Amino acid sequence: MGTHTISVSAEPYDYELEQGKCALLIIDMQRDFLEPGGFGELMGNDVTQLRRTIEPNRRLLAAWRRAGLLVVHTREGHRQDLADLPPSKWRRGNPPTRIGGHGPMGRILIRGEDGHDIIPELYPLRGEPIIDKPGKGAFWATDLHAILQHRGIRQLVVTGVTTEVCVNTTVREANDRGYECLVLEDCVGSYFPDFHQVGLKMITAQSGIFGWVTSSPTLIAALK
Ligand code: TIU
Repeated sequence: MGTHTISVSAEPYDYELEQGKCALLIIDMQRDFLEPGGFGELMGNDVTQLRRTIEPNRRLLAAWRRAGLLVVHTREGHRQDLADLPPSKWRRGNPPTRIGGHGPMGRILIRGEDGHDIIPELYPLRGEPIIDKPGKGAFWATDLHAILQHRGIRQLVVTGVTTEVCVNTTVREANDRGYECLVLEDCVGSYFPDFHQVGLKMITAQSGIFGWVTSSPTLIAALK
């Protein structure tokens, strides 16, 4: 590992990844968002748009672990008593089934329920930190910043769902906290293909206002 630097072809220009200062941050690859019958589908969304990210993430995660680099996983969800759920979030959209309500995989977006957990294809290994977050951004009301600081991390490779919601919010939060973000276009996904495309453009526009974008095969090749 050490401080070896590898150059990764990316938009808007090549990214210099420093091994030992970088972590893979996998956002909210949870059954409630990705599996048929989960909260995402109950809200009327097409989960196949997200499921195309599973195999690229699986390959990347294997290569990242092989390189001995840090992996951090996040999950969006709330306390069983809903004390950390803003009433505004509970009301939003006036859906027939709400956060905390009973779904086919347990109570929706509640910590400890089956639907809240990470999909089996990308399940965390022992020792890989899992961040339980109540919001869209992974830094808000979590210990993610402290966990990264303690390990000297300043670069984040970001994957997960959804591109324009939790991924974009987290990248913006990271940017303001002094982290550089490299987002993998084939490992992030949205229920809305047009929002996915624009969500990525928002990151690389203005000479990389929020960060860089590349693909997982490009990064995996560079890691070798
Ligand atoms: N993880 C995440 O993006 N949560 C969402 O609610 N996303 C939607 O796109 N709804």
